[in-house]
Amino acid sequence: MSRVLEGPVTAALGLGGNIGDVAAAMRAVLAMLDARNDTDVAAVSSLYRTPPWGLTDQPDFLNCAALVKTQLPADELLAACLDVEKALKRDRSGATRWGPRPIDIDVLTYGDQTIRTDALVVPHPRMTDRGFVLLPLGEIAPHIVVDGKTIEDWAAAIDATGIERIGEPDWWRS
Ligand code: PH2
Ligand code: MG
Ligand code: MG
Repeated sequence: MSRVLEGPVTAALGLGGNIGDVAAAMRAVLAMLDARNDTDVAAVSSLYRTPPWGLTDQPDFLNCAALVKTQLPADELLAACLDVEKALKRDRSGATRWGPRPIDIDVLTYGDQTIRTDALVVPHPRMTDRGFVLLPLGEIAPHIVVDGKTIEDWAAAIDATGIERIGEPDWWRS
């Protein structure tokens, strides 16, 4: 049986990178997703400069979050994001885990669904530990509930040391 969606689902994406012109890459990512007839970008957060998490000996990251309304099932949304990364010439083959990258797109949430496949775990398993996810996402989706708490509440409890809001993207008006 083919999968039929009930209607568009709102998914949250986390975008980040620390090589090259990351803001331009973010803009290109969101424009490419928005250009699809099955997906629209509904909201984009401010941009944040964030200290590297996980592997600390690398340049600061630029991070933001976005909400998309999509007709795609979650696995196809992920595939669409990976296609966009590839279109921007990101080569994942030599990448170290948590290491430097020009642009990374993570599917953080997909409606209120919990998904666990080999390819995709949603909500993103480390999102509630990461200020660089919670601060931007809290701006555009404070009331999404993950692991029994709202993003707003997770964000209020997170160590946001060194995270700096550097303003709205001047290239996105939704
Ligand atoms: N992404 C990582 C690893 N570490 N640190 C920050 N500040 N921002 C990121 O987007 C990030 C990270 C792997 O995806
Ligand atoms: Mg990531
Ligand atoms: Mg990713």
